[in-house]
Amino acid sequence: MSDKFFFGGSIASHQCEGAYDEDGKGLGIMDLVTVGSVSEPRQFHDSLQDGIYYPSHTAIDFYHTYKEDIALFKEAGFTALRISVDWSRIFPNGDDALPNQAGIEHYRDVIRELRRNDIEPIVTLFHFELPFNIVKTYGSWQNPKTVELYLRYAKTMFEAYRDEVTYWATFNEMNHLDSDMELNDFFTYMNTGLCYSKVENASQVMVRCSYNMTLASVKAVKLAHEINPNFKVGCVFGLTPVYAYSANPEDSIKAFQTMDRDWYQIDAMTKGAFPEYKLEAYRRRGVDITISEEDAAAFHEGKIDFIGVNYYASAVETALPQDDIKNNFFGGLNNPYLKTSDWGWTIDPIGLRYLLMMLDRRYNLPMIITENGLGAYDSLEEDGSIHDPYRISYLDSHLKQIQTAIKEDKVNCFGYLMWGPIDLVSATTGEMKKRYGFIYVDRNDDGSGSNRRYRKDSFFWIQDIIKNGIR
Ligand code: BGP
Repeated sequence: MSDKFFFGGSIASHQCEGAYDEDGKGLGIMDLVTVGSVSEPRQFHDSLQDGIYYPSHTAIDFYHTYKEDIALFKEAGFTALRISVDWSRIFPNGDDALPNQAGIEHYRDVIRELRRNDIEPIVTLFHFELPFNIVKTYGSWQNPKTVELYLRYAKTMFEAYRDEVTYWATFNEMNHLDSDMELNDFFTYMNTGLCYSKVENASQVMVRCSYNMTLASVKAVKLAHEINPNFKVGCVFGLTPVYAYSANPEDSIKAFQTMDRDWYQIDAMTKGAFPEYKLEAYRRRGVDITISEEDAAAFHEGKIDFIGVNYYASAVETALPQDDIKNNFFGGLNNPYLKTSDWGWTIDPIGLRYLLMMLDRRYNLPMIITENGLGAYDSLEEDGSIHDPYRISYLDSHLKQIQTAIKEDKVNCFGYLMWGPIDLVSATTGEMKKRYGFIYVDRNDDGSGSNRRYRKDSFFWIQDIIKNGIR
């Protein structure tokens, strides 16, 4: 991998910062979500309830510990860190007349600290951190007003860090909103603050939300390039390669369609127009989206500079009903050739190479792995050590496939950012015990614990890999 290859990690504000009501922060949608588990879904509340623990309120306290944590990333050898700005720290209600200066200064401090440590900041503007007031007052993304508010927030960020940030991501994983067959409360809530099962005409509402989010992204890209032509602006997608269950051609069509649902927004952000095939699918769901001249121009002018790839697992699809247990978190059938994590996520390093090849040939754009990792149980030994060979083996096998994809398949991939290099709150379950990091945080699911940091075995392993390369 070249010298310019970014090696680092990705974190999201609501999963690590805590300090949910400090320095003028407003309530964000993830501040209203409880702890769940692999079998118990997280609960979403309309207002904070007494006696309930909300993990985002304290998380791992990165808001206060960022200097020490960044020093650990530096010690590991990181050259990049993807952070997210929490919209509700900048515009606490989303529609405030003026931005909250304390929020702007906080992220400036974090960005400067990263630069001081020679770590490139990669900034995501929306990683599920929607101000709750936007949901209450405007009905979230179904309302074009939310696009306007997002663009005002994005402009504020591009101007504030015009000379301090180069790499931006407009959104994280908005593509999960439109998986029409599998839509559930969890996926719709994270992006919109709306629960699918509680919204009238939910299918149509979600179509409007995902269209407006796609539009917001292309408009933000154009705006960013106007503010600083040197900005590199991408969008991050959660991508799952889908294999056909059998050689039955119907299975291949089904597998293709399942992937297509996740890829249409990449088409919309790279090809200069919102895809006709998606508009047709919307029509069949009873929603006629009319693309105004202004919107058409926005798709034309707001093409992303790079694709951010979040990769955790592959899936299997069939057109015919099968008896196999459907236990893949990402939908579809179990893959008999692959193992799963303790949370049921299929472990498939070759799937990452396959995905990178498909993306490279279809889009011919620079890509960066913006998330990848293994959520696993760890145990802290009495001497402060944590032995995590499973994590090392997961990361090693994925890195080897990336290396092959770059060297042999010639894909244009400019970095690898592992998810949650420091243990943080799980997005899907709210647990702390689903750990991704090579830095252990002594924090439990109920918020108890010393919050002290410990280096796991994988810390020393990654340090060696970054310094000496993959062997
Ligand atoms: C991605 C999200 C992240 C992160 C990751 C792991 O989809 O972008 O925020 O949480 O998944 O998921 P989890 O934390 O549920 O294990």
